[in-house]
Amino acid sequence: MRWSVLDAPLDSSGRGRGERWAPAALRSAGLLGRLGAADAGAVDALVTDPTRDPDTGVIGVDQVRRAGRAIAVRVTELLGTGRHPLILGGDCAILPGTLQGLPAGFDLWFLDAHLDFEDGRTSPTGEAADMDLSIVTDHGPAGLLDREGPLVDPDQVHVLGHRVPDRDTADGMEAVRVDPAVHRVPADRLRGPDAAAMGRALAVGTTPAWLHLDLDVLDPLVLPAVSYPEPGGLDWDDLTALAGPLVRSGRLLGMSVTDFNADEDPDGRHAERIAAVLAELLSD
Ligand SMILES: [Mn+2]
Repeated sequence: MRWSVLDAPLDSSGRGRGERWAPAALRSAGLLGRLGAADAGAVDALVTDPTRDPDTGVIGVDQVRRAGRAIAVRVTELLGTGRHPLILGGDCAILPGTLQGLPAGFDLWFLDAHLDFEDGRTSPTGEAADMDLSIVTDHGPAGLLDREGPLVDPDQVHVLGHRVPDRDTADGMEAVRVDPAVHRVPADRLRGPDAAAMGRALAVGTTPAWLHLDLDVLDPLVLPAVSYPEPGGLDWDDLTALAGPLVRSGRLLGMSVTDFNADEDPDGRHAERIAAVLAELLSD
């Protein structure tokens, strides 16, 4: 597969967190050369306003919206060249813009420790990165997208590797209800042989698909350099066993990789591992 790498250093906390340095760190680890990828440069995706907007409940909402538009334009353009976009976040707030750039009618394979199904009221942080899946299925705060309706049919969304359950009301927080049409496979069903079996099962079909990898799907023991680590995640072999068949399915439009916090990787060892695994997964 011929890849084009596009940097989208969107940190939706607006506080200059290490996700914004992830593309630079992965490039320094030689990702483009290892993939034989074209360099599509970067979009202006910086969020520097840490204020939570009272109407939408989203931090830096104007900058988040603008970044999303910029990402969408580039994704559409890259698909038009016949290459596969590899979008380097940034955090998961790049997802709405990314999907807005795709032709309608695709499956979404969403690997993440979290469900990202908050909205502007329920989110404890106000970061668009915990609302991205609700935004793209049209359950999120209004006005974040330039289109009406969902970007992806909830029944075409497969959430893989989460271990954070729906919050219940017992802890005083409002319940988060994931659209019941969304397919969910928690991390404890994606270990060892189960990972490869799930990858093969999902790969069947002909519908175009997008692969979104939040690196916190990995266990913090193997990748601690993320902002919201959750125990009980996948190891590197589980990830490649699951994602390998998806990449080789012939269905993949492209891929987004998010939530690597480069500030927590002072010697670059985690960037090196991520680049090596991506090269192994995505090279022919
Ligand atoms: Mn996550």
